[in-house]
Order: sequence, then structure tokens, then C-alpha cells
Amino acid sequence: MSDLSKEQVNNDLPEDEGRRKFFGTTAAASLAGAGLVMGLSACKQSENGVAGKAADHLEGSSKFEVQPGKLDSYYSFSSAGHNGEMRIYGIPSGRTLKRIPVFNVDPMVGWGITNESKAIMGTNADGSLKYMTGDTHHVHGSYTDGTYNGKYLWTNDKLNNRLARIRMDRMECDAITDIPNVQGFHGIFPDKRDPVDANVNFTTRVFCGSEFASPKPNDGRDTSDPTKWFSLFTCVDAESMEVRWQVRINGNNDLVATSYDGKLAASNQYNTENGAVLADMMSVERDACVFFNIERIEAAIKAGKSFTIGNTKVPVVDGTIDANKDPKTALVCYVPVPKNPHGVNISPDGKYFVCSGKLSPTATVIETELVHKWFAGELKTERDAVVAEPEIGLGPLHTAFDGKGNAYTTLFLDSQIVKWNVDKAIAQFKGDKSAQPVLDRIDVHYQPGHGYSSMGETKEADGKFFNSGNKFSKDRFLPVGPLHVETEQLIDISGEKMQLIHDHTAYPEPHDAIIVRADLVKTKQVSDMNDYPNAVKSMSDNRIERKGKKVMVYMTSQAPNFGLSEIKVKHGDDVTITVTNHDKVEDLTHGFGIENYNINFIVNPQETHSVSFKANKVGVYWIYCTHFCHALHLEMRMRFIVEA
Ligand code: K7E
Ligand code: CUA
Ligand code: CA
Repeated sequence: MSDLSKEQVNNDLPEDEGRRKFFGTTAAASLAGAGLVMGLSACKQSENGVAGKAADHLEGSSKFEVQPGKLDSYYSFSSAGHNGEMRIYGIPSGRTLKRIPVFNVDPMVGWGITNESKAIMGTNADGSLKYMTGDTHHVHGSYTDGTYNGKYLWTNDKLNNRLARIRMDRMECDAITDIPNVQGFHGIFPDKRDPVDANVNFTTRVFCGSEFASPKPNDGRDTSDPTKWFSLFTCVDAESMEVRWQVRINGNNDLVATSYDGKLAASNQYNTENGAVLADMMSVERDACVFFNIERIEAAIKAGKSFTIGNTKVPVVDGTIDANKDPKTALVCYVPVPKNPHGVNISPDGKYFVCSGKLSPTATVIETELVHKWFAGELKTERDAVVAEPEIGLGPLHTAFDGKGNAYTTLFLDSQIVKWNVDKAIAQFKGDKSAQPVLDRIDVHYQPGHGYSSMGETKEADGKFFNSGNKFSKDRFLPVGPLHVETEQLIDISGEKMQLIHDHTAYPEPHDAIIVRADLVKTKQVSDMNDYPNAVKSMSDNRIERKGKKVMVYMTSQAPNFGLSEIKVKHGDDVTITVTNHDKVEDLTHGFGIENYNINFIVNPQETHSVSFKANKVGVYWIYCTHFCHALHLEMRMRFIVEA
């Protein structure tokens, strides 16, 4: 309750910096206390309006409370930033439902520890992990007919330049692809249908933007001549996860969006200057939103108009401005937008791409049809594809949509979400002085990065919820030392005015997420033992095999027993232990930890996982079940004996 009152007070401070400062005056504290004591009816009569708003908020938030035993109506699939994982939250509750390790190591499930997960993550010749870190910014799902089909999610690794796929039936990472010849791999977006074949009305490609120019190949050449460095736009096959092609561009790629007709991928660029230092990156008044003509790029590759870089075999086409002067044959269209834009997002009707201004207090609306016209040679200049550029506030970063013609843009500097109407912005741009595009603003706490709406990236955008992913939480939660938790704020966008529903926390630091209707997600709760080629299928298969120094241990787990009571090996042996969980009951997971051996993983019902390691310490080491499974969970243990 005190949190609630405090938040109300914050919201009602006048438009000054006090609102954004740390909160904690005694006046506020006593106000919060008073609110508690007086109760709702008394609050409503309060003259300053503070308590009145508290009442509104209370009603609003209880309306969306997910009662015990009830389920959320949406999933939010979220990136996690430099934590390297993906996360699942329930919406509207904001509850954390799962953390999916992807580019990071996670002892809870054994990601980065089991042989199966290491094979996906990638290893060096000695079996050690190639990378243990990552930086996930964006999560997007696979489409059929313009909406989520519940099959795959993808996320980027900006740090080590990899694209990962999550299969949604298990909510586990099943593939990771290295993107060659790029650095700062940031934006991603799956296509929504095939650019040519109308029968392929589902995702087949994932597009990847890279922010940082680098020498090509990056083999020690040109290290002191940034003018020779450049960026590439990459296409990865959605099924095989192989890199299909790359496009050389001028400037850089930041975020990515795709058209609903499958024909265009767009990427905003803040560094048309190709500057290597900050001042250079901000030197020109206009940067660009770059559009890629997928059909033409793939035709050019078919026609052999491509080259390769270093020893990578991926075909690369030339998308630079000089090589694409004739719109009728151009692969790429550079639409000028104000200085250093950030996110690019497409409206659910497919008509408009919106570039958020970042350094400019505007959003730039680009009409999809006009970009097609440019490629047809029927538009005078690239800039003519811009149909609106409303002033919306300071530091616009990302835009989401409600499917009712309205856009919601995060304003980093203003710490606000601004709701604006796309048609009104277009009318204003055409000269209608009475058109007022901005409809509403709401304060968020504090400095939002991405904002995303329920089903907002599909043609089924439903205009119910908007989540503001705030970069600073300051006073919103109990202090926990220098590193603050992030604030995610859920906003009701179903009415004319935006209403804050609640805050929830996020461990640093998610960027983007998608909010997906729960009925579109179908998970498999118990695995099939036959899907694991190394499964130890029967109790009688429990055994230890030795070939020279290689010891292979095959065993089962079934509550509250491991299939073996001891494993005896010799010092220096190379040991591989394979464990199959024979329990069939949903939720009956077993763990497998070896004392002082740094081995720790789980096996869910009917799953098999294995670990390989050297028996490099002599003595007796208990193996125990780490995951609570049974009344005799603590007794579920066995011995690992290493003889000298
Ligand atoms: Cu704006 Cu990496 Cu999508 Cu962060 S990015 S906020
Ligand atoms: Cu098996 Cu705990
Ligand atoms: Ca710039």
C-alpha cells in the first residue's frame, strides 16, 4: 500500500525535475501514511487530487490482478541484455515464469555444463565453451499469416554476434548461429511471408542489423583506417539457421522491422557518417531509414552479382548508395530521417514504418507503399516516402501500436510514453493546422527504452496492454545496493487515457519484448524419451563401460533413486555420465550434482542429458539430486569414487 501511495504522489508532482529525482521526503511519507489510515472514501474527497488519482489507480490495478490459481492472459517474451538470456513474464501479473539460458551459463538447468547444451553453444577444440557471455536486446517470434504461430522465437547477441533460436514448445534454445564479418549485431526481425511465393505465408528468413563497422575481413588489415570499415545487413534462414546472404551498406544498421507483404526489411541508421568517434556520428543533420528489397537482393545473388569476404562463403551484394543510384534496379533505398534515429516499427495494418527520433523530438512516418513506388522508379526522392513527422517529445526511442491507428512512443528524456494518432500526424504534415496528433502522455519511472504492446507486432494488435521497459528505477523499489533492479511498468491502453496498472521488477537489463496472447502458445509439458538418441531406456541399462581411460556411465533417475549407487573410476579418467529421467509425471524434475566437481544439471521428465569431465581429484564425492522431487529427495544420492 505504501508503494501505491508513493507512486501517486510521484505522478502528481508538477512537471519539474523533482519528479525524476530520488524520492523520500518526510512529507511524502506522511502523505502515504495518511492515505493508508484514511482509506479510499476519505481520499476521494481530498482537494489536491492526489488521493483521487490513488483511488483510480487502485481500481485499475485490481481489475487486472491475477488471483491465486488464475493464469495470465498473455506471455511476455523478453530479452535480458548483458545477462545473455531470454525471459518469460506473465502479463498482466508481471510474474517471472521462466528464464531461458541462451548465451549465458545457467547452473539451474545445466546450460553450458551438459554436452547437449555445449553442442548448441559452440565449443573450442578442447571441449570448453567458445563464449560464456552474450547481450540479448531483441526477441521476435515466427509468423503465419501476419500473426504469431507459436513455433520459434529469435534473439540477438550483440556482444559475440550470434543469432539464437528458441523452440516454443519447450521454451529452450535449439540453435545458435554465428553471424560472420559483423560487430554490434543489434536489430533482428523475422520476415512475415515470402517476398515472391504467395503460398509461403509464414516466416522463412530472419534479418539481422549490425551497428559497428569493422575491417573486412577482420584479419589484422586496415586496423588504423576506419574509412575502409563497413557494416553488413544479414539474412539467416529461419529453419536451417544458416546465413543466406549479406548486404554491404553505407553507414550502419541499428534496429530492424519487416513489412507484412514480405517484400521489405527496414533498418534505422544513426551513423550514416560512418564515424568512428561520437562527434563524427552526430555530424550530419539527417541519417536514414534503410529499406532492403529482398526479392531483388536474392535475384542479384542468383545472377552471380555477389562477392565473398575472407574465407566465409556467404554471398555478399553491394547495397551502397553509389551502387544503387537507379531506383529501378536498386537493392537498397536510403530514406533520410532526422539525426540519429533509434527504433523502427511497422504499424499493424502494414501501412507505415515509424522511425523514432532519439536526438530529434519527432517520429518519422514512412509509407510502405511509397517505398515500393521508389523502387519502381515512380517517386522523385527517397525523402518523398515520408508522410508525417510529428513532434512528440524528447528522446523518442521505440514505438508500439494499438491496432486502432494510434502509436505509443517511449520518450527517454521526458520519462514519458506519448500516445499519438498516425492519421492525424499525416494530416498535420499535409498542412492541416488544426490536426493535433498527440492525444495523451503518461509519466513512467524512469527513462523508458523499449515499449511494446499486446500483439502489437502482428495484424492482431489488440490495444490492451503496453509495457514500458524503463532503464532507471531509482526509488521505485526497496534499495538493494548500488545495482538497481529495472522497472517494468504495465499500462492499460484500452481507453482514451493511458492508465498505469503496476510496476514489476526485471533483473538488469531487458531491452525489447513481445506480448503474445496465451492461446497462441502451446508447450509440451513432458518430453518423449525417444527424442533423445542417448537415452538410457531401461533400468537394466544402468551400467559403466570402460575403453582405456574413457569411462562411460549410463544411468537412470526415478524418484527417489538413481539407477546406480556408485560410480568407481581411476584418477585421470575421462568420464562421461548420461542420465535419463524415467519419471513421467509433469513437474518431476531431478537434479544431478557432484560435490567439488563443478557438475550441476537437471533432467526433466523423460529427458536425457550428459556431462563429460576429467576425474582429476581422488577420493569420495557424493552425487546428489539437486532438484526437490520427492519426500526422500534428500536421500536421493550416490557416490562418485575416484581411486588413486
Ligand atoms: Cu533501444 Cu538494443 Cu532495442 Cu535497448 S535497444 S532500449
Ligand atoms: Cu530427485 Cu530430488
Ligand atoms: Ca548520425
